[in-house]
Amino acid sequence: MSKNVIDTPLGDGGKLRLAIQKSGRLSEDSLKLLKDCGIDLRNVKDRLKTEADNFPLEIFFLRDDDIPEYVNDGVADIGIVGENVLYEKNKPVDIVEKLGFGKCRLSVAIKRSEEYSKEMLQGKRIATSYPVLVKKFLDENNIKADIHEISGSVEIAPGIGLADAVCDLVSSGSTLFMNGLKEAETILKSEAVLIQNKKLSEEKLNILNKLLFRIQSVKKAKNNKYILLNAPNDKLQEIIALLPGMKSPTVLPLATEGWSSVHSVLNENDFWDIIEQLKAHGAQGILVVPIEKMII
Ligand code: PRT
Ligand code: ZN
Repeated sequence: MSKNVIDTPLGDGGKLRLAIQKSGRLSEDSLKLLKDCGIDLRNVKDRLKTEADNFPLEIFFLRDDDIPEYVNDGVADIGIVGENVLYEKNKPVDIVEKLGFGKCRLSVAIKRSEEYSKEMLQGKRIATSYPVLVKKFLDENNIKADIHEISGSVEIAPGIGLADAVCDLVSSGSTLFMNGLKEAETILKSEAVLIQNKKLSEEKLNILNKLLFRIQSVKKAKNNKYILLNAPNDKLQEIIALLPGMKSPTVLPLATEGWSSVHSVLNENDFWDIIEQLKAHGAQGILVVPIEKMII
């Protein structure tokens, strides 16, 4: 897409302008995040921009590669982009929040038949769409190699004799595998981040803070589960000790004598560990429920 399309000054009426990827791997999750934040967008199909009905936000749909520059230029106030693109473009914008989706790695990959060591890259040809990040990696490791910048299908380069190694994004690793390559070394771990222009007006910063508060509530909710269980009263103290809760667990008597119902919130990371201990301590009828928003 030509960058000139939205280069003209926009009468934004004090709304915060958010740039997201128009169509690609980050698009759906970016729109879902806004929806989870309770922000309703008008008609998002085939549009260059749209706005929210119930929040002072305007959305621009762009190629991900252009987002850091648009945010730095102030055409957009904030943006959602992968760290890989952000560091490659190297624009002086601030990261406001990691968003937990679009996770991938930028990795060096070599032919499956070869043994990897950093030194083997000396004097070799490396195909990549990330020349800036690859050069930084090579410089830091005192490796002199030839960087071949290509914009897509990097993984086919060794097979057609264009390069000896590649440096590309990997998530499952199946693309590398299908092309006879193996992941040898990760040079960057990446996820989608919310970025902001460094010079936002106070009015826009206020809107951004409101948006950020919602995003953080959605993220916390995703990482936590609501748990309800029945506990025999003689084991209640041990069971409560296992459950952190927001302040402390809620305990209510059951109609059956000698039993209580315990309600609490559990972090995803500790989840299975704690469930096993709860069962071992006599907890029964354990229910786990997703949380939609979590305001602490
Ligand atoms: O059109 P536009 O320029 O906006 O999009 P794009 O084609 O440049 O980017 P797109 O939509 O492919 O990716 C957008 C962002 O998603 C990337 O910048 C990353 O931040 C993130 N992301 C997460 C990924 C992947 N995972 C990923 N697996 N981007 C690309 N890939 C590709 C990779 O390049 C390789 O071709 O998927 C293939 C590898 O996947 P596996 O699962 O086989 O390893
Ligand atoms: Zn792109």
